[in-house]
Amino acid sequence: MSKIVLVTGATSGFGKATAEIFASNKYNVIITGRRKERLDELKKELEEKHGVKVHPLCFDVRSREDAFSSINSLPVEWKAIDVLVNNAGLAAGRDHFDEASMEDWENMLDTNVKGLLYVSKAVLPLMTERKKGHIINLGSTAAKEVYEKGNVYCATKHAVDAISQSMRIDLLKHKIKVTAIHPGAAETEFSMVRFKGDKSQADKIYEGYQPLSAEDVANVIYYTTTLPEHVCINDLVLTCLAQANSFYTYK
Ligand code: NDP
Ligand code: 8X3
Repeated sequence: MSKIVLVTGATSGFGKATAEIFASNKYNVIITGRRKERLDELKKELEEKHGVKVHPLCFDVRSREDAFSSINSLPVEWKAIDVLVNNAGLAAGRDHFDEASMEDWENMLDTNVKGLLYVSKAVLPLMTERKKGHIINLGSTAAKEVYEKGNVYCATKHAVDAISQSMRIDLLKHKIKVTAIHPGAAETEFSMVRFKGDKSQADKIYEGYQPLSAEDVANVIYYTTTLPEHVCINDLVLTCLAQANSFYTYK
């Protein structure tokens, strides 16, 4: 029987590449995001290319009600989720603390922290009843350091780091693995979202060096699920060769 992975934020970037690599390894894939057309396109593409089954769930992770009703609506054959990749997230704005927008802060807290909690809590009973499962949370190098104008984005990713540590402790009794993956700069739609469609500001982030690609990160995410049953990668930071951490990029 094929294994099942649920990837949040599969309409773009890491999530899309992660759905692809799991599909290419014969997982059936539950893909989520708010952009329905992209979910439908990806379903068609992955099913045709890899001969697996894909189940789209279109919802906003910021809505507790929608997260629970979407996951509870899964047909029974989709409920045996082996791997949950909590990837949906964003940075909104890059401003000094005193100048940043409260709406941006709330959006990041609601998506990156509360959204991750809602999805995890909705999926967990499906794992605890089977006494197995693997939860992979997307943190960031911003979970490890705080940089200028990173304030609340960094805080949300520090929260993901802390939540991952506490999940790991509390879920030991259910034999559920918890892995936190912390990528550095990667070229996806992330900066276009952060800078609200300002392409020149977004492009500047990746100028003069080769950043990670979505596929680089997806390969590492997939790798963490290929280890023997008794082995768990708990916490993993990956950056491109030009970057040491959030502060040091050698161009
Ligand atoms: P993208 O912008 O390319 O993708 C983000 C994904 O998250 C999209 O599929 C989007 O789907 C989904 N998403 C965002 N908000 C919501 C929401 N409210 N409800 C449901 N889905 C949502 O960014 P990345 O792939 O780069 O980012 C993925 C994760 O990795 C994020 O958590 C990000 O913080 C983290 N990260 C990114 C790094 C980078 O440099 N790119 C580095 C380190 C970590 P849709 O819009 O369709 O809802
Ligand atoms: C995304 C990487 O450097 O913008 O988490 O914080 S960074």
